[in-house]
Amino acid sequence: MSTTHEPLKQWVEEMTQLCQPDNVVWSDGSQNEWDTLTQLLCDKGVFTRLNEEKRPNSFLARSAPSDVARVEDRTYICSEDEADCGPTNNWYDPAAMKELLKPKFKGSMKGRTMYVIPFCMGPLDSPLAKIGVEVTDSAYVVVNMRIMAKIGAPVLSRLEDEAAGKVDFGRDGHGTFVPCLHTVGAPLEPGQEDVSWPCNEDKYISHFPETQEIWSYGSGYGGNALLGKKCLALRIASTIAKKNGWMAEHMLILGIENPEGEKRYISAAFPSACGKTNLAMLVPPKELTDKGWKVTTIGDDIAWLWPHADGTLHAINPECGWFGVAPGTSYETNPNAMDSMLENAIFTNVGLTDDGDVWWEGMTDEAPAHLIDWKGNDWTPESEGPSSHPNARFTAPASQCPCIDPEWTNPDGVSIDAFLFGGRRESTMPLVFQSKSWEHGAFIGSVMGSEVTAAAIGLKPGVRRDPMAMLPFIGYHVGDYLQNWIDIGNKVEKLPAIFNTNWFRKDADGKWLWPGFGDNTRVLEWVLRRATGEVGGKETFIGTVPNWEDFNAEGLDFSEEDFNKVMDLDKEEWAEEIATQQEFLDKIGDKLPAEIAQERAALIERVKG
Ligand code: OXD
Ligand code: MN
Repeated sequence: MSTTHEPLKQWVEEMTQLCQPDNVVWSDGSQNEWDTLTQLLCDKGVFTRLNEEKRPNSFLARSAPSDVARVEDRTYICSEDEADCGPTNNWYDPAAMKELLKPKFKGSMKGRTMYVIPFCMGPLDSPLAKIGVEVTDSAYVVVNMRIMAKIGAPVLSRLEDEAAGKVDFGRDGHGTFVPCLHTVGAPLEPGQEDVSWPCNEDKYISHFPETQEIWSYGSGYGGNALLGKKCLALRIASTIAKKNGWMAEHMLILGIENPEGEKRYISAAFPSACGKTNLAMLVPPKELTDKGWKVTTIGDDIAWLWPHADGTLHAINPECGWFGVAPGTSYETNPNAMDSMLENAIFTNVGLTDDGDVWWEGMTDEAPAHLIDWKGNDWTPESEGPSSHPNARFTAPASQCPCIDPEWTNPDGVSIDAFLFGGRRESTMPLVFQSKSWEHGAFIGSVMGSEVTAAAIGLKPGVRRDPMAMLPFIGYHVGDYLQNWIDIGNKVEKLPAIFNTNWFRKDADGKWLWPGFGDNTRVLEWVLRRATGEVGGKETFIGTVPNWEDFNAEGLDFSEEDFNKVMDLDKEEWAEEIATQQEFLDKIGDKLPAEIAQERAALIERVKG
């Protein structure tokens, strides 16, 4: 297979010459290809086929213990001008980065196959869709990409047709693709035996925003290797979005239908490991389901949003699958995610049960008596350390999610009524409050933070400020990114209302003050009723909070006193919060939008008042 798309053909030839694979295979995305590659991975010992009866067509992989997460300290934004990269990214000169990487890529695929994967982020017919082509020497990447994105023949022919002028979906980037180069960086000498998870200790996840290219070296794991996700759909897309007046955000998208049958959509930004996938697929508690409340899912990680001709912000999910954190996921916490991975799924770094199924911490109350752990060793409940890596993942098709929204592949997206921000905060932050305006909401998002957990390595514990949960994913200067938020506010007639939430507040004894999970629907109910102007609220120095009378606690063991605790505003805590927010805002420097600085000054005045 090859292509009539000349620039693509030429690029693949160049990459072949550079990386010197033994052979080149164009991915067609077919079932046959999946069957062949998953079998190949089984034969090579990379995959273990799970019990066909319990988990049909599903596989377990174990990565190298040194290759288990995104590597933020090895992630680079290579903009021409260092000033465009900003203080929150690692910068490298683009020409110098290519000079540095070329010798590493040279011959990096020797002894391996180079797969060429045309992929499309977003529905193929969406004007916002982005086509990328990943070349990779990892068959694991190909099969994961097949779940996470539309790949192969239909994408290639769309690209060819666009370039030949046969079709035009008004796609920005019409006829072009984002080249994504990936190698695990482990060439094989003739006769050299392969390891089950080849990778390199040296890792570079490099982005070239001006030329819209991605070069990833040395890792085979997750966002480092499945380049459509964080690299393209967030870092590169955010730079395209900024230029063209739209937004690429680290947000889930969910649908919520009230008892009157009115359907609305909410998009929510939470840092990694704050239960975003759980919220995206939440099951309302019985009292609310009985009344007719329903929640559906469009996406669990990324939203692309644009000012639509109808005067609202529309959103699509550019992905086709879930790449979720396994530990903690269970039929209690997220039955829809559990059902999404019943078949045709890939598991990475979880435990293997004696009957050929998977298990991880939190899946059931009681651990199986014996497992093979994520490092391939025997494991019993008495063993030291968990059976699964804390950042172990499941890759599952979104189409298998029981609560998938009927509009999830609508190329025109869905209209968003509310944005939620939130993080994992044990104190200070109440369960929910609404911003006073779009600009105030942008300020709240700019200083949101979360207590650090396992999805990113090499971080100090404490509250990490994470603007709009985009800190590791903004492909350019954070100040310019915040300006894009302000600018969008001036372009959209009917803007989403903005809220901040915190499901994780604790009392002095370390007990959770809010049950979370399905009961978060109660918060969403208030959010929607506020967004549509159905209920009032109480003005406070941080924003508008619910009145107890408007908060639906029906059927929940949750008193007005409990409500007051989880909603408590402590001015001393807030004085401390504001001081630490400032440390982060100071880093942004001159590019901090004036509107954000003004909102901050106004908050300080209100806290004093
Ligand atoms: C993710 C992340 O994997 O945010 O989605 O780290
Ligand atoms: Mn994420």
